[in-house]
Amino acid sequence: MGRMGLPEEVLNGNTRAIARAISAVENGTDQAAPLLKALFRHSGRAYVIGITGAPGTGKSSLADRLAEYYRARGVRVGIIAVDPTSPFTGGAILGDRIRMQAHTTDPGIFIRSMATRGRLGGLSSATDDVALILDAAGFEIILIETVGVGQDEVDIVRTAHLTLLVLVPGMGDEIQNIKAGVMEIGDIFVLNKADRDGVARMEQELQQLLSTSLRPDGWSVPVIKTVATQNGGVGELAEAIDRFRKHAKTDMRHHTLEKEQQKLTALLLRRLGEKIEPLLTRERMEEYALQISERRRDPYSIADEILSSVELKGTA
Ligand SMILES: Nc1nc2c(ncn2[C@@H]2O[C@H](COP(=O)(O)OP(=O)(O)O)[C@@H](O)[C@H]2O)c(=O)[nH]1
Ligand SMILES: [Mg+2]
Repeated sequence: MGRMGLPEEVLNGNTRAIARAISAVENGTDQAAPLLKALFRHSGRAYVIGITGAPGTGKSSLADRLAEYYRARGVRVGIIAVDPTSPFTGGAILGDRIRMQAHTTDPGIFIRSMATRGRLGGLSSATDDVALILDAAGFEIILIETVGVGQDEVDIVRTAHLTLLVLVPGMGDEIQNIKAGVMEIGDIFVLNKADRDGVARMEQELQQLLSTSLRPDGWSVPVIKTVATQNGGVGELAEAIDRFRKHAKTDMRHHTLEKEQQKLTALLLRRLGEKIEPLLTRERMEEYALQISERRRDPYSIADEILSSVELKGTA
């Protein structure tokens, strides 16, 4: 790697250095904090797009099509596939390896899978860090794909500039079940698999649902039909993304400040989690539980005791 340090290599867009930087962050090595601090002032240019939706709706396929769309226009694209549920089963990861191979010849695209290490609330913050690395490395569009529509996913895409909620025909019943919070995070609804039966009906149901909710930012959430497997509707989707980007720009300062607050909160919670977690060994937790259930001690005093034994100062 010569004389250049890791931050410089990342800034130069060196693919192997980027991969090493991400690993450092993922594994929480001592290298991570100084690296992120050095890269931070070179970040802030990327546009981060979250892609969320139930498994199998076509998020990976859409991410690939969007990446191709932007690459054809000379835009550098990073894809982060986050899997909060299965670090070891590897289904999604295997798929992403195959995807990576298809793009390895192009340094303008970078695909990376991330699995959680089970940290308390750490996943969204770790994802922010990886996005920061790609941002500093010069990727202009960053697509963050999640595996499902749970709270982890909501947290992850909350810090994105824009979020695509991917749905497919026949999910009508599920719409009622999807939590309002999940519905609200979609800035654009993507109705994928529009080659399937029931598209018109699903589109109607979505339009109806959307017509009843007014957003404070004045944006009216569009429903874009796509067929990811045939590259259908991808241009329309990119146009909608562009429209939202312009729309949000008028309110950019507020938008940005809000995201920075969310990211800082997530970072603090993660750092606290990292400090507290080692103290919560199974034996100690079992002992606490016993003491609480027998009313020998109260959980509030135990929490005080644990917190007072935490060294709160930063590490780097
Ligand atoms: N018929 C049809 N199949 C699709 C479409 N988009 C994706 N698929 C297929 O749906 C399956 C799941 O897609 P994938 O992108 O892995 O979904 P993810 O789990 O949301 O990432 C794959 O077999 C895709 O080939 C589409 O528009 N139409
Ligand atoms: Mg996927």
